[in-house]
Amino acid sequence: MEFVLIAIAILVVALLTGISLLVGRGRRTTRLDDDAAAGTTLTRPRPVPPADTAPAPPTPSGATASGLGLPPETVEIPPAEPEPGLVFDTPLPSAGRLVRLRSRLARSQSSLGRGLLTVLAREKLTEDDWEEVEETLLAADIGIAATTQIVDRLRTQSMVLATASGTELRELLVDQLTAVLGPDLDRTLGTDRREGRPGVVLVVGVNGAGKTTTVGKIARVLVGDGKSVILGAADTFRAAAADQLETWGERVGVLTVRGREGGDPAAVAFEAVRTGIEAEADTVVIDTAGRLHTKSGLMDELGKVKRVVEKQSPVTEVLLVLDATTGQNGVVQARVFTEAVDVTGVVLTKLDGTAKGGIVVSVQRELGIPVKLIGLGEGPDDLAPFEARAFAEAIVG
Ligand SMILES: Nc1nc2c(ncn2[C@@H]2O[C@H](COP(=O)(O)OP(=O)(O)OP(=O)(O)O)[C@@H](O)[C@H]2O)c(=O)[nH]1
Ligand SMILES: [Mg+2]
Repeated sequence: MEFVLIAIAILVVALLTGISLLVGRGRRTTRLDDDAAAGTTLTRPRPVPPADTAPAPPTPSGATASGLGLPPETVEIPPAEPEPGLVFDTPLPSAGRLVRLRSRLARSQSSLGRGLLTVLAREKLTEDDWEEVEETLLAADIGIAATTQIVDRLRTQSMVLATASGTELRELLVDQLTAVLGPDLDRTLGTDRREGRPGVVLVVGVNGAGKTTTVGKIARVLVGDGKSVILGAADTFRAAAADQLETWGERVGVLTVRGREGGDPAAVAFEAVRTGIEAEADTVVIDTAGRLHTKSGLMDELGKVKRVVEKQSPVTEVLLVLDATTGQNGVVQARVFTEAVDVTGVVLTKLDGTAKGGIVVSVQRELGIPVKLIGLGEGPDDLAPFEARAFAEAIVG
């Protein structure tokens, strides 16, 4: 009997020990999972250790990458702190830039403004004169619909025009141009934090349109306006592209998240946004590789970049960068890019190098997407928010 009691006691003790061991292991596993999900040890920007002791660059956590069906990618996060002694640029504020840069539209001025004013100033306007007005507007790439609207309205005002002084004539013309430039369109850039997450700006376009330059200039505008910014170099096509972006960022003390050459651009974009969320940045701006709108594989890749970013944070602005010197082809490009990533705003670059400032009108009219920014030179602060009236004033001269 005693033997049976001892055996039962041993059995009970063994059972209790087994249960406590199982419960303990369960708890540890949960904690580890929690840490992994938070990703606290992997993504925080930190200074790079000396080269001989440098560990492998951090990669997105396994849970995150596999959850998205992404291949494991190498994403480099450079030091959070600037090198000692480095002095950052102080970018010019964005307000009033278009007025400051208006002389850059000189080529547009000479063909459009002066041409039109010379004709309109004639004493009695003949059919030939009106045709000349029409041709001048079309030559500036304003497009047929807007040209017709301007000419029709000016013709109904021709009695007024006949008696108008040079200044009044100029005002009438500025009014008509402003009207076709969509003065009421919402051109606010979606760069602000939303629902506790950074604003995410995705920048897309064909090769050489000016994307990287524009991302750099936007970073400067945001820094100038007191915002904290993270850049994502999702152009992994060439290492030089990430270097180019990093140089822009370094000048204003902005961190650039980059991947290895040939890596998955979506993984870099994802990591940039994750870094932005952790750093509680105001805005993450993502540069992408130039791609021909006719290559469907590359357009699909762009769609994937956007979708992957949206797994963790909404994309608040998709900017299509168009080179103003490419003329009407820009409208075709815009249509295809919009189908892939739902473009919310256009940046028209190189307006300093073309007489075809009227492309602003065609792009907006034919696509219903507002031009939000214009590039007026290669200088770091040669980017201006688009304002219809100031632009009309500038191109009339
Ligand atoms: N004049 C002028 N040049 C500009 C403007 N914007 C960009 N550029 C120039 O256009 C060239 C191409 O600019 P990038 O920013 O490298 O163009 P990208 O679209 O990033 O090119 P890829 O990455 O190769 O597709 C550079 O020489 C820029 O300096 C502008 O508004 N005016
Ligand atoms: Mg580029």
